[in-house]
Amino acid sequence: MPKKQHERASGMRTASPNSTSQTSISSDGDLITEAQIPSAVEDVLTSTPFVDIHTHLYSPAFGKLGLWGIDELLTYHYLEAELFRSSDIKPHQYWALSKREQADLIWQALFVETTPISEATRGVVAALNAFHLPTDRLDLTEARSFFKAQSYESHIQRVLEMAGISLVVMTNDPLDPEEAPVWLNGVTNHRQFRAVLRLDRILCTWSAHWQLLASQGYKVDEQASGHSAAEVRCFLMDWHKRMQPVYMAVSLPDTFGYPQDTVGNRLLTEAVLPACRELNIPLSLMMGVRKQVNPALRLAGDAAGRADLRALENLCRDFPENRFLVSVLSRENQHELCVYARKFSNLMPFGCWWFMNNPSIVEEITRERIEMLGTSFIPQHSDARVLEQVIYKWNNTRRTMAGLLTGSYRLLVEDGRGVTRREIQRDVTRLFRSNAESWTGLREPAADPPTRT
Ligand code: RAT
Ligand code: ZN
Repeated sequence: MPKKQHERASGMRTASPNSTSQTSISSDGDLITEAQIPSAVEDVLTSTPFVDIHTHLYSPAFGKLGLWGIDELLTYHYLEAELFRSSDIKPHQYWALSKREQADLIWQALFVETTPISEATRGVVAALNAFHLPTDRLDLTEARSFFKAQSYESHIQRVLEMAGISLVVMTNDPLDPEEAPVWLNGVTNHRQFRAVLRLDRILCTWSAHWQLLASQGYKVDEQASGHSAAEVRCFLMDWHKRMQPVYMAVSLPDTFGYPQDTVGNRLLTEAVLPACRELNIPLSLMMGVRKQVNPALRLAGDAAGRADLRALENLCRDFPENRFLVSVLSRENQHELCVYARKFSNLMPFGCWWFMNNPSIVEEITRERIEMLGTSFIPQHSDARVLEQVIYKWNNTRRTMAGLLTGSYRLLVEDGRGVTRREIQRDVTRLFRSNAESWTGLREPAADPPTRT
């Protein structure tokens, strides 16, 4: 920092009646200069292992459900949506191809014939580059042979290390026909993966799924009448025993309303929220999805809509004993979410979800959150579906965060208070680890945060 400003910051401390070295928050000797702020922030961001609070990754115990490698990276649904804008292929023709053919097609259309400057395409480039693989080849031969040579378990360790994350939170649906049998056979715990009990099939499409519960012996009916809610609660408790989830989660349409007399709301208030209270875990609400506006695109066919956050206001107020982890899909909802977080301490905003996860929007949302909430929010999750995506997604987060935090500390210094490296470490740890740990079933915040070597 210009010397004058540093002196001004220190000078203001000296002028304050409480600012002797015994009573200051930090001794002046620990203060870093304004010029040192960017590198201190960058060092702390690099050396702090983050918790990835929402992904679609799986631990090795789930076998083929865990996606990784170049063909999966290229057939990510974010890229499939882009393919149909840059190629004449029709969705039904694309779905008829093998995974390898689909990946070749996407590589050709989005990386060879087009410069990969979109966020999702640049991500693939960054992932290849992280493994020192060529990023400008006409075909995928080298990339394919590299991934083929990896053993999955050691590859996971390496990738998580490269991404700077120590813990991955999965998304686990007990009614998913592929996933449920794995749980029922017993899943070996993995040190770096935790489960989340996902409720979309129960809360959003009950009429298509209630029979699955009935077939497992739970006394439920299509209208969720009588003892149905109590039975769903038993179902959740049984699955909690099996999965040990760190929270429960649902993605809600932009039309979600509460209070409203719907089957979903009855199950939410009479089964899910009581179970979360009893288990002392939060419920994650991901609000604003518009499912299947173009079904021909399958997973890539969902869109975003502005949600009515009064529903969230009502839930936070009516259920003060529940904790809500919330992400919203529309840019227009982001400011309201911050305002509600200031009103309700049982609300934790998290992540820049899906269509929000682009540097320009991440920067805007995160700056707004820092300005309105300080460090009392969880800035990001990766939402990774393919293992190696965590490398570029977390790299992007660190890059954007470095500028934002540097800017915040500079303003603080200009306004008259110096900052120490220890404080920067405390803030980064809170944002990217301990808010998640203390809010979910992960664990109590650690006194001394671990560091990356
Ligand atoms: O970002 C995504 O991959 C979406 O398809 C969704 O999975 C979303 O993140 C969700 O969890 O519903
Ligand atoms: Zn997701």
